[in-house]
Amino acid sequence: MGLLDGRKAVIFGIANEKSIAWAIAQAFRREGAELAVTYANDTVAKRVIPLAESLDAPLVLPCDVRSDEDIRKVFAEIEKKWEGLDILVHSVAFANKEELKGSFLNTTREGFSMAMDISAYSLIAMVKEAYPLMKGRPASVMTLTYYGAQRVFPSYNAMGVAKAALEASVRYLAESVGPDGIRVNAISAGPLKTLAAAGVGGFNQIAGHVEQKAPLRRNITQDEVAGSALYLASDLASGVTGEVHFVDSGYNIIGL
Ligand code: 0WD
Repeated sequence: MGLLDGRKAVIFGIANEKSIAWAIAQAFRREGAELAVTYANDTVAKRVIPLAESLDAPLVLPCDVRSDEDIRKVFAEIEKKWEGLDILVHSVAFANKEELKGSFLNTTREGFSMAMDISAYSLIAMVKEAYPLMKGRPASVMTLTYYGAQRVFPSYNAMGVAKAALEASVRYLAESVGPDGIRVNAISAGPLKTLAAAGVGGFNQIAGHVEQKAPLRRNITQDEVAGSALYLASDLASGVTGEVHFVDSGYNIIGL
């Protein structure tokens, strides 16, 4: 008996085997879920398609989250295949490299709107399309965020503001879809060496600091994030919505 036996889950944001979304996909499959997996573009397709196939995903679909049309197509395919949907994982973020270094004052209009569009608005766009498929089921939506939404970290800049918008969107969405039984939460993960993290200036400095100062005196792993994702996706978290759940070795509770 798995925690997610028979549940249908769609996962956005696998880029390679280091991706947080990949650890989540594996955990969900292990617990009995059926998976739909999306990939951002042809470059990542070569890596994502074999990974998805190794988890017997019956749906592997392209989706650039900047496109309403792409998002609509993903949920149309899900409806055809499964009729309904139980779990949605949003593990997608992007900002131009120039936005992720130096002073926040150098944030550009274009860079800001791109970070907001891909990293925050996309969750709203997805939930809009998922809503009719999730309605009336004990459904769970989750996204990935970072503490840079709530406190200032060097170089995180426009992405910090986008994550703040994402966390606020989690609360507003939770209220919008809650009456239909759908839960919406965020996991705030500690620093992890992934493709996305490679774009953030000073990443190693941040990870080193966590190791010294966090209550657990170490960094977290992708599998630890997946454990919390599993909890949020399952009936164990049936009373939990609108939350930002930290998986960060406790770093966020420290003052000095
Ligand atoms: O330290 C970290 N790695 C943390 C990551 C700490 C806390 C939170 N997070 C968040 C990220 O901000 C993101 O929201 O976790 C989420 C997943 O990130 P990840 O697993 O660390 O990184 P990665 O494996 O790169 O996955 C993010 C993916 C993209 O990868 P690339 O590197 O190709 O940009 O987001 C996807 C893409 O697959 N993505 C898009 N998907 C669809 N359409 C788009 C797009 N336009 N842009 C990026």
